[in-house]
Amino acid sequence: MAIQTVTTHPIPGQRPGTSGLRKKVHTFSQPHYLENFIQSVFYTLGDCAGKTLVLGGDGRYHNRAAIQTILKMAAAHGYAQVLVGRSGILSTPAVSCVIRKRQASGGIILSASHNPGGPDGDFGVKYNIAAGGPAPESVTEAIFHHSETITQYRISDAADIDIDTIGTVQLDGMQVEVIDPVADYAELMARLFDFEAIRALFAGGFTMRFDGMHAVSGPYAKAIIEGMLGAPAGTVINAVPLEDFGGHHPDPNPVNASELIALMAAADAPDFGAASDGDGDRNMILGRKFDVTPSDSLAILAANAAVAPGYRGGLKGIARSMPTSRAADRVAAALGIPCYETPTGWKFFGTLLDAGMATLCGEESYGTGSDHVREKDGVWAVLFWLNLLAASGKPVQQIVAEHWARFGRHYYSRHDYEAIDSEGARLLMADLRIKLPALAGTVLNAHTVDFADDFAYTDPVDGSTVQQQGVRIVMRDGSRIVYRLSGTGTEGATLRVYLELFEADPTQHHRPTQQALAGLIAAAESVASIALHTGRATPTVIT
Ligand code: G16
Repeated sequence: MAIQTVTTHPIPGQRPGTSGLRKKVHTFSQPHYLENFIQSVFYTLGDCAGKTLVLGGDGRYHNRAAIQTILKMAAAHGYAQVLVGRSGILSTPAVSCVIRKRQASGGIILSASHNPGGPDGDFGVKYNIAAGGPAPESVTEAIFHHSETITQYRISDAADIDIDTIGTVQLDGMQVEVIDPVADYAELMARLFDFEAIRALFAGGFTMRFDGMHAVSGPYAKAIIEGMLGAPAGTVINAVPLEDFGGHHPDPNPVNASELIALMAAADAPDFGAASDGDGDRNMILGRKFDVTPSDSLAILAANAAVAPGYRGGLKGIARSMPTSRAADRVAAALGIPCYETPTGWKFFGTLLDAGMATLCGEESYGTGSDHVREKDGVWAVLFWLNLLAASGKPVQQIVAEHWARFGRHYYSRHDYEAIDSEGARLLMADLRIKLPALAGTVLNAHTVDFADDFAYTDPVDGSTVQQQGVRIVMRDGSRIVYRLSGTGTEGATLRVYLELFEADPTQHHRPTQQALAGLIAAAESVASIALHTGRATPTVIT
């Protein structure tokens, strides 16, 4: 066995997006592509000698091959130890958990999250830092810059190793420990939530379906919900991770999780429904014939955090991404704690969590989490809801209705225009930015504009700044329209239009969402000429 130095050349386009580098499998599997990126990561990290790395992914196509390559490159860079999830499986929150618990220097997550998998699907690589969270932009930019000038990479020529058996093996002087992907994570969950109350809930006949969507959260949900909490076998469906997610789109929203939505609408629907995404960091919460918006879910968990033993000490603050509805702001105000507004991307919560300024975080894109790890966490959110359902004895819909009655309702929807022409998308945003200064004071479909800007953010902890994080039009009545281009797509561009309307009057809390938002939807089109720029008369996905 020997360390090889391989000559390579820069491959354009290795700039990480909202959450790591995501590309088609075809792109990732071309010669040197993965190696160049991983070499750029290790080069940016500097001296790796003697350190521990955590490695795992969501089990999608190319996961196993990529793990073997990364192990050999880690050995060539002097890592003392790599902790690998058995069969290459580790959910994104589990990687964060293991990095923190085992005091590793960082971790590599192989996932393209909710993007489809398989040979024609997507693949992705993300580096997480020692605190457990995604690398900040200063690190991802440095990785990208190295990838633009790379001339060689280092890799061991050792044979592939067995990653399917728990235990320790040596790879060119480096120790590889294959770990149970669930154990450390499950132990953390048992400390945060009232497992006894949830066990009693299931023992009393409470019914649930958790849709693993043939992605990574299945094994976690099976072990915890069916195993530790005693839910009947069959509670977790689509529980086995498949390389192509069974041909489905592992995106837990009412459009892509249609099987679960249908189950929850049936006459014999279970009491509670939930789903997670490809890499296990997103969550969707459902009652009978009822879905909870992620923004409402964050607000409701914050308002009821004291039900969970891990949060009985109170919340230090709440953080939400800018496009996420302002429902959580009202809860923070009632609790007398700060609410931070960050750009889209979980990485922006890291400094607030590390500094002890925020306890709960959430995003409209079906992400919720807390300071227990540094990633959003799908199974965690579901267990939090189970804890709340057990403590309150009320159905999901009643909990939500009572929350709205107390705080008011933020009607909320996101309209996505996927795989549109990149130039059209760029022009739409550029035209919008030109219009911003003249919008204040104008009336858009009975909503008077308070201000309109392009969201810029200064991190209150480290002072770092980012610009152009989404155009927002904020009305005097509290309504908002936000436009952003996605940073996670792999085909053309995706325009996201976020719509929010605040309704204080409880007699108006039960209207169909799209109907309640119709005025804002029309205003969003009239300001941005979406149809003209995208060539699309309607969104691809409405959530
Ligand atoms: C990632 C990020 C999230 C972000 C989401 C959507 O989630 O971690 O913070 O909200 O992408 O980003 P965009 O609107 O740019 O597509 P995930 O679950 O894909 O890792």
